[in-house]
Amino acid sequence: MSDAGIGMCTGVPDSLLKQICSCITEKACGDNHIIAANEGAAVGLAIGSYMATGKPAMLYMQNSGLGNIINPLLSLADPKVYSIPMLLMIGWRGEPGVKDEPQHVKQGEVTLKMLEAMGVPYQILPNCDEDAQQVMRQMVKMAVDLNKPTALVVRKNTFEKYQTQEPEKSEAKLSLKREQALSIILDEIDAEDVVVSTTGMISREIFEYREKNQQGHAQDFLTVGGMGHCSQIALGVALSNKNKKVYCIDGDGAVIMHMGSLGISGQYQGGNLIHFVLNNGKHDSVGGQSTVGFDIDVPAIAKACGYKEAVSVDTEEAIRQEIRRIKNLGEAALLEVRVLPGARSDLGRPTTTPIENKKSFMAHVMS
Ligand SMILES: Cc1ncc(C[n+]2csc(CCOP(=O)(O)OP(=O)(O)O)c2C)c(N)n1
Repeated sequence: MSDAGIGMCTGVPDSLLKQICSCITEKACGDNHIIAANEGAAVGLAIGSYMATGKPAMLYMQNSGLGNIINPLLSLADPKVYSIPMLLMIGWRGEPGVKDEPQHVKQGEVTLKMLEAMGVPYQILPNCDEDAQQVMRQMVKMAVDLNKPTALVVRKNTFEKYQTQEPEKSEAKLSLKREQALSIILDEIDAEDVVVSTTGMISREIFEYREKNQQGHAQDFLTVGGMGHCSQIALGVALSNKNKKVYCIDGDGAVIMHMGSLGISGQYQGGNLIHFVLNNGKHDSVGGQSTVGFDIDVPAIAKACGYKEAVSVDTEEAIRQEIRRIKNLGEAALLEVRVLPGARSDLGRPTTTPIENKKSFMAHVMS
């Protein structure tokens, strides 16, 4: 990529791009690689970096990230506005004919059409080295010649395994895994309460907890797509049904992706919304790429946003104690639970469909 003329790399990771993300993380030095808060923010970084260096940036993303880039791409980078070259690398989840989860199906169907509608020239990245290099050079050159964004669309299994050399840094003092923390939290939540959980493994682990404990799934809304929006789904439920306690179970990557929502939730004083952030400092669900989760002070941010109670815990005892304390306070509350990254290798996926989830959840919320 650097031979082809790319300057910085930025983006939001995806499991389909896990191998290239590991390679970029290892090879790009310092400020040349930033994992962005969301894909739209990555367009901002790419624009700034281009204006400071004259080199186009490369932006990697899952195709669901197209939703986040549309505005900065069309109202800033487009040739009709500032005309900024950049190369998008888009993981094609839900490619027609390739089996994938429900949240990827529609996005997969419309990915190429969206690029066409936005006037972004694209090529599918070939899966052999020489052709891939040629296509990459061609698309960088096109971006530079036309002064506009171009794209490489990446099919599943395009990249071979990348063996990282650097040992993983982890928070030495943490002892709970996310799945253990979740089961402690769910133990403390009553059957009539409501749970809205975030995109990725958190929701998959909740689904398995309910299966294991034969509890049914009606009280959980799994937010399988729309990363970063589960807190506002929870707020929407809490605002509209004050008789139910609503527990939002979020991830650090998801909170950071749309952090502005904390300011909105923090103002809600209905007293029936409790926000958990399971912070492992990683985008664990898509390969464990770092977030700034351990570099920021989530409870302090929450307090500044208006949450009356916001604390950080990392042990079973503290989780139980804090949940019991805050759940009946009647105030906007956030509990950051710091956990170790990683998940069971045999973790399953929900066996119910999103429509079934919505119907049973609505029946539960309205009961
Ligand atoms: C807009 C968008 N970008 C990227 C993704 C891919 N994705 C799914 S889960 C996930 C990581 C979520 O991280 P976090 O919220 O910290 O939870 P964790 O996986 O660490 O439990 C990502 C990047 C997505 N689903 N949607």
